[in-house]
Parts: sequence; structure tokens; C-alpha cells
Amino acid sequence: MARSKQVASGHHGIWKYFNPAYYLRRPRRLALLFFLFLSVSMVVWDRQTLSRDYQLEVSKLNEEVLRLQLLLEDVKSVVAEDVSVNSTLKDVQEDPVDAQRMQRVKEAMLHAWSSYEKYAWGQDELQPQTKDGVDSFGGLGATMIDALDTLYIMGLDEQFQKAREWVATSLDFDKDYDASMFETTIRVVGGLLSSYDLSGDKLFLDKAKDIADRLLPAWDTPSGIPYNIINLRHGNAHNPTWAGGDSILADSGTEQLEFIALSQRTGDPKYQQKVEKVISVLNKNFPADGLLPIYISPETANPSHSTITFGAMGDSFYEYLLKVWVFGSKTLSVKHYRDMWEKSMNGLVSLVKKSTPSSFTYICEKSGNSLSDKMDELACFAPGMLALGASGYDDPAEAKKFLSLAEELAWTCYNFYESTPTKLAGENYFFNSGSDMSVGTSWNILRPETVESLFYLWRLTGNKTYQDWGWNIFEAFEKNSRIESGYVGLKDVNTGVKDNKMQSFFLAETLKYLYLLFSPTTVIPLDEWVFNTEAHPLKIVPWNDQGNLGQSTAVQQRKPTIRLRQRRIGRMTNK
Ligand code: DMJ
Repeated sequence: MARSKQVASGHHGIWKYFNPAYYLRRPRRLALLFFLFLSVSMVVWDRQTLSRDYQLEVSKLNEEVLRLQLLLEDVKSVVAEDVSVNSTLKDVQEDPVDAQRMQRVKEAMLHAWSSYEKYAWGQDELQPQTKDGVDSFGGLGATMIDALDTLYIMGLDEQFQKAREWVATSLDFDKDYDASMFETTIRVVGGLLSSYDLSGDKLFLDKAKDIADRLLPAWDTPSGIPYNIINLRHGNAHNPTWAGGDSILADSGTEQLEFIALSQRTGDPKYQQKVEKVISVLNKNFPADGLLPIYISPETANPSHSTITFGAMGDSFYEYLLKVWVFGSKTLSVKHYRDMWEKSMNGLVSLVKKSTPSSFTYICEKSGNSLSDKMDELACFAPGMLALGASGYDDPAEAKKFLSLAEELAWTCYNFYESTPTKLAGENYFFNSGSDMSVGTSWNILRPETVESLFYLWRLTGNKTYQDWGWNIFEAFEKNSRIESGYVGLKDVNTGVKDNKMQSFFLAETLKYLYLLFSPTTVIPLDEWVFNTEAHPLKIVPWNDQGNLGQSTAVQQRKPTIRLRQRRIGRMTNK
């Protein structure tokens, strides 16, 4: 009984502390309890805040570490390059502004490349906003292959070697995919051949042959004008339905350089024969003004009633007429290319008009007999082409006339950029009496044509203004198109709203031409190399006058021309 009383009073002893009355009678204890409660809450609250802050700090530090790692990677290659590039550059690169600009463009290439490497490795194109890749060309590693020679020319050896390994181990053309033979030729065949010409690495030639063999059946048509789409695994070819069964002029006449080069380097004439037939077939009924509509029948080789343009779907057909002539060492065997080109340039002159009030020279499009005052930015390759071809005229007055036209058109194209709020050009322009030019389709997808022309004009005239214009365009890309994870186009050059695509030609062409605009002129000299329409330089090798290339030429080309470790600025020259 005594024991149970004790237990009861013991319970009472503990529970009394939970009874508020107990504290009301003892104010000092109440104060102590309140103080204790306050201290514990503060400690708990403080620890929670501390741990939240700590986590925030840790994640910030992680981000910073990542950023610094990336930066270090960039700096390592730039510094390594600086040391080697500058030590050999001293002799040739006299202008410090050019040297600085070259490095800035190279840094831009590194940014584009490391973003591709990080988010879209092996895929066709990077989508920088969503930080992923997209296979827009059937999964052929379009950006990888398009960028190879740019990496090589810029001396980004580590990056080039890593990409080369991917080509060796992962590039597979055996795909059940309906490929555009034009895009596949200019990007993949051209990119691989150019890498072969620069490095002498036979892997690239073997791969070029593999993909070209898959494209060849596209030329098996009644007329020899190719179908423009072909399945890479099964070889069945057709034309896009939207072209009403016809082939497209540019798509059908822009494989000559690549396939001729392939025949030269392999010693197998079959590639050259297919593409040269296209030109001789078109030459049979070539119009007096040298202008062909954009749709041609693969059955009869007859042009159908359609637009004539130096912009989309016409452009590179005219470009290749001139470039095959240069690539063929301007010999008799390629004279018909030059003749056709000169006719076409007279045709081009017939499309030229001047705007009011500022007198911008522009190239119209033509439908039937009427001209429309519209010019694509794509047609801005024409000033470069005209400058390249001008010196080939026998008559000095003609040479002067076409070079002047090139310069006038380049001024117009530069103003396509200058006239917008972002200083980036729209896709096409309309010319209106009294108000010069206005943007039509207002996107910019990082296209290269204007900087390409500025590169040719700088190389061929030595006028530094073209370098300055190119620099302004580069800065506009840096300002509007560069984001943390690559470069994007603009949906609208007036507002600057961004899209989600880093086009492979930005690395193949835009950045390469910009880099070469500030490089010594001995880097890829124009009398030794010809750029395909995707800016892949192909080495000019001797032709005989029949245009045949024997085994000896092929063997000669297989020798490594330029060794990677020795290659630095100025190495792409035999001088
Ligand atoms: C490139 O693929 C080539 O330059 C082609 O000839 C035209 N279009 C793009 C770049 O704008």
C-alpha cells in the first residue's frame, strides 16, 4: 500500500511540470521555461537556415566548378594554340587586330564545338535551348563531319582527333533513311574529302567512298539528271512530292566538285562520269542567257516553267560551274564549265536592278518574263563567286565590270545585316521604290553567304573594309546568337527572339570564313584550294587536257599532305 502511494506521488511528481497552474504559481520558472523554449527554437531555426544556405552554396559551387572546368578546357586549348600558333604566326601575321580577331573567332568555334560535344555528341545538330541533339540528316553526325576541317584549320588538334575517333568507330551509313543527295554530298562527302585532303588520313577517303557509293544510284534516270532523294540502305531514289516529280536545279548540279574529287583520289572514274553527264546534258539546250528555272525533269532534262533565281534552289548550280573550272586548273577539259558560267553571268546582269533612294544593287528573281524585286540572303554568295570569276575574263574591261558588280552586291548584302535592329540579316528582302529594302521572311539561321563573299573580296582585293564588315557581323552573332550552351538562330531579326538550333553550317562555313577573313592569306590559298558550297576546301590536283585522272594522281593524293602535329597557321600552303 505504502509502495503504491509512492508510485502515485512519483507520477504526480513528473506530470506536475505539464500542468500550466504549476508555472502560474512560479513566475521565475515560467520565465526560465519561456527562455528555454526560445533558445531551442532559435537553434533549430538557425540550423535549418544554415543547412539550406549550405545546400544553396554547394550547388552554386558545383555550377561554378563545372563552368571553370569548361573554361579551363577552353583556355588549355587556346593557350596551347596561342603558344604554337603565335610562334609561327610572327612571320606572317603582321596585323595585331587581325590576330586578335582570329583568336576571338576561334574561341567562338570552341564554344560551339564544346556545346555540341556536351549535349549532342554524334547527333546531326545541337538544340542549344533544350540542350539536346536532333538527327535532321538521318543520323550521319552532320555537325561532327561538317566541323572536322574547321577544327583542323584552326589547329584544334585534340578536338579533331576525338572527332576522328568517332568517325572511325561510330559513323555508320547503313541506314534505312531517305537522304537528300544534295545535303549529304555537300556536308558529308565534302566534309570527309576535305578532311582527307588536309590530313592525308585515308579513313576519311574510305568513308567518303562508302557514302558516295550509296548515293550513286540517284543518277540512274532516263536523262542523267539525278533524283534528289535516295534511301541509303536500299538505294531506291525519287524526288520530293512537293516538286511535282521534278528535280531541283541546285540539288542536281552541286555534286560535281565532290564527285570529281572522289574520282581523282580513288582513281575510279565512275563518280566523275555521273556528275559530268549532268552538265553536258544541261549544256545541250543551255539558254542564251545561261539562266535555268529551278525545276528540271529527270526524264527529259527539260526545265519546267518555274522561277529563275540566284537564291534558294538555284544558287549553287551557278557556283559550281565556276568552281569546277577552277578545280580543273582552268584547262581545256573544263572550258565548257567556264563558258556556261559566263553565259549565266550575263543572265545575272539582266536581273540586276538598283533601289531608290540609296542605289543598292540587287538581283531580282524571274518568273516568265517578269522580274520580282526580291532577293534571298542565300544569293549573297554571288558577290564572292563574281569576285572569284572576274579575273578569268580575257577582256580586262569585263573583269573590272564583274568585280565592281561583286563589290556593289556585297555592300547590299552587308546592309541586309546593318539595316535590322539586331544587325543580323533576315532570310530574304524586298526592294520597294522609294524605300530601298525591307525584310521579308525575318528569321536568321546563322547562314554564311555574306561572310563568305566578304572573305573572297578581302582575299581578292586586299580592301580591309571587308574585314571590318565581317567583324561587325561576327559581333552581332556574338551578341544575339551566343547562349551558354552554343549558338542559336533568331526567329525574328527585328525582335531578337531566339530559335533552338545550331545549324551544322555555322561550324562548317560561317565560323570558318570568319576565321579565314582574319588569317594570313597563305592559309588555304585560293590558287591551291577550292571551297565546296559547304566551305569544305578541296585541294586542286593536276588534270590532263582530256579531264581524265590516272592512277598516278590518285596515288599522289593518298600521301599525307599535311601532318597534324606540324600543321599550324600557314601550313596549308605549298609555298
Ligand atoms: C549551306 O548548306 C550551303 O552553303 C548551301 O549551298 C546553301 N545553304 C546552306 C547555308 O546557308
